[in-house]
Amino acid sequence: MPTNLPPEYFEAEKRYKDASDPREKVVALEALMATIPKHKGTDKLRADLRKKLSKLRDEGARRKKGGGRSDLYTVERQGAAQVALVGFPNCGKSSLLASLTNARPVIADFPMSTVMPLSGMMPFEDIQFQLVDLPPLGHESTDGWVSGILRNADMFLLLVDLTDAPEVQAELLLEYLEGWRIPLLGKREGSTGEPIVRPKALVLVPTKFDQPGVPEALPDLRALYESQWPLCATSSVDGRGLEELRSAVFAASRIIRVYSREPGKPGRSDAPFTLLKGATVLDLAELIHKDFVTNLKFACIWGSSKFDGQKVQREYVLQDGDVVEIHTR
Ligand SMILES: Nc1nc2c(ncn2[C@@H]2O[C@H](COP(=O)(O)OP(=O)(O)O)[C@@H](O)[C@H]2O)c(=O)[nH]1
Ligand SMILES: [Mg+2]
Repeated sequence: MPTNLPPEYFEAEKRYKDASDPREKVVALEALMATIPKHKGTDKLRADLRKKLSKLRDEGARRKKGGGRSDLYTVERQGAAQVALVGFPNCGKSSLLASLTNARPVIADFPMSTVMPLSGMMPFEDIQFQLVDLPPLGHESTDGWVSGILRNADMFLLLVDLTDAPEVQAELLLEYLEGWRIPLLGKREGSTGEPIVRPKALVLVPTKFDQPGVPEALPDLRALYESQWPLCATSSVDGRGLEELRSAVFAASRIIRVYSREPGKPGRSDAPFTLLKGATVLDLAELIHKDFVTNLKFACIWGSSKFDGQKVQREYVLQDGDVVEIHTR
């Protein structure tokens, strides 16, 4: 072991040893390698770690071929919606992931500190959103799979660093998304033709709100974008805006929570089913059990109905917080 390794090495080594799933291991190992100074004394260590990294990557690729769940460059959807963090280097994506979830990404002020997608679950009341931290846009080596993940995600947080011409960052990020033909909900200009993928909801997130002088940049951003997208300024350092952001994500997601209730039994399910606004009793029935679709007779609703337990038909449009009792034949 070379003697002159910096303290960051030992911190990163601990993370690497603690990492459990293959993706986290790769992330942690890349971060570990970045802490090692390049000189003769570290040649062997660097070579050993490179070998380990390529072995880990091969393992990831093999799993993918076998149809396994663990392809290193895709992220399996979990929770109510998958929310991708989109931004340029050092804008604070990994810090935000760490502030809102239990995930422990690498946070560093070198530009490509995030090299793999890493996700964490953000609780909001009784549901969870999956946040996906990504490398910055605009890198040839990663844009291919990053844009693939964006195409698959349900919504985006568009992060712009308030200390560094945020409106220019926002424009450039939007240009990338447009270039990849990823449609956005709420975009002003009319879209051309049918979108191939479902348009993405978006929250604009100006970061580093704690920094001196930055609140001055906000009114301009608001003037430019707030008519199209919700905007929520945050700081991962002092926590400002984080609770508002959780609510903003929920509001922008257009998700409603619906609880089930068994006929003849008191109370309702603890965990809600999540559906998109506009969903009907039939959509809920389909989600609960495929047999319900053919067997569905009617439902009784507590919440949005005119009175508790009102009988409704399958076309009834559900609202957030409804409790639904499904009756089958
Ligand atoms: N003052 C301040 N610094 C931040 C904030 N968020 C991130 N940073 C710093 O900005 C740098 C880049 O952060 P990181 O989360 O790794 O950015 P990423 O490249 O977008 O993932 C790090 O030095 C962070 O400590 C914030 O809210 N306030
Ligand atoms: Mg990062």
